[in-house]
Amino acid sequence: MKEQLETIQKEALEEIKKAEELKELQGIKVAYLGKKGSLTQVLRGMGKLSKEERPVVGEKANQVREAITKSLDEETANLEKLEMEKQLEKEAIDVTLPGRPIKVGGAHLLTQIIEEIEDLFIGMGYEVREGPEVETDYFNFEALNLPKGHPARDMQDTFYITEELLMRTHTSPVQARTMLEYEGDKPVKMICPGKVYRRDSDDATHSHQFTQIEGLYVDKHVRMSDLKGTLDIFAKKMFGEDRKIRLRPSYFPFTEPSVEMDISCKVCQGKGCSVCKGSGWIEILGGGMVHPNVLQVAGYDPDIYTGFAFGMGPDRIAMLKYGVDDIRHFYRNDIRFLQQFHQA
Ligand code: 2NL
Repeated sequence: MKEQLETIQKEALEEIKKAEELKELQGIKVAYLGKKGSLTQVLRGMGKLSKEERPVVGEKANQVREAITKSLDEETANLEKLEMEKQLEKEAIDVTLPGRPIKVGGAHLLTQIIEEIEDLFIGMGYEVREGPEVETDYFNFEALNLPKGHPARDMQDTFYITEELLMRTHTSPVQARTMLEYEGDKPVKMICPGKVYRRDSDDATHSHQFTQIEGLYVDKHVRMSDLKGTLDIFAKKMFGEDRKIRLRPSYFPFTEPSVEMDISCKVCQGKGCSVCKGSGWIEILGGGMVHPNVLQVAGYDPDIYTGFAFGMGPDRIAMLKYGVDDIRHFYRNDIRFLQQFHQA
C-alpha cells in the first residue's frame, strides 16, 4: 500500500508539472483528491490493515495528500500568473500607431450665411435677437398692421395650430416683442434671424419652410437715407465692393414708404444676362420706414420716434452667391450637397 501511495504521488506530481491550463489542474485535483479520486480509494482500503500498519500508512497518505495539494497550489499560482501575462500582452495598446482621422462636421450653408450677415450688422452696433417659431396671430399679424381680413394676409397664409396660434410667416414678431420690452423709451437696433413658414407648394424657388433675417432701427431722427446707407454697406460687404444698389418703390403693410433693393449683377456688370434675366439688377431684399401704426402698437410714439426695417431671405442670398439652383437642396440633407460648403 505504501508503494501504491508513492506511485500515486509520483504520477500526480508529474501530471501537475505537465499541465498547461488551470482547467487541467482542476481535473487532476478531482482525479486524485476527489471523492472518487485514487488517493481516496486507497484510504478506503485502510480498514483491512492491521493495527500496527494503519498509523504508518495513514501518515504516509497524509504526506502524499499534502505533497499533491502543495504542488497543485504552486502550479495554480504559476499558471494564473502566466495567463495574466498572456492577457496583458494580448490587450496591449500600441501608442505609436497613427491615429484614425476624425470626421469634422461643418455649419450648414444657410447657417454660414446667417452668421456672416449677423457679424456684419453686429459691426454696425446691432444686437441679434431670437424668438418663438410658434407665434400668436397678434404678434405675427395684428401688431404689424395686418388686422384680421387684411388682403395682404392672403400672401402669408401659414400653418395654424389653433385660431390664434400659428407658425410665424416672418421674423417681424421678434422685433415687435423687442420694442415692447424696451418700453418705448430706448433706441432699438436689432436683427433677428430664424426659420419662418408659409403655406406654399414646394418647388425650385419656394419652400414651406425657409429662413429670414430682418433688421430694425428705431430712434429719434432715423431717416430713409440711413436705411439706404446701411443697405449699401451691407451689399458691398456681402457681395463685393464693386456692387451698386438700387431702391425701387414697393409695398409692405408694416412700412411706409416701402422699397425693394436690387444689387448690380456681377456676372454682366449691369449689361444684362441670364442670371439677372436681362435687367442688369438682382432683387435682394425689401424694407422701408416703419409704419406709424406699428410703432404705436409697440409702445413707441411715432411723433418722437421713427425707424427703418428691412427683411431678406438667406436662402435666396445663398442661392445667388453660390449658384444653387433649387431651394430644396438646403432641406434635403444630402451630404454631397452640404459638404461642398464646408471650409477646410
Ligand atoms: C422681404 C421684406 C420686410 C420688414 C420686412 C418690418 C418689421 C417691423 C416693422 C416694419 Cl417690426 N417692418 N419688417 C419690413 C419691410 C420688408 O421684408 O422681402 N423679406 C424677405
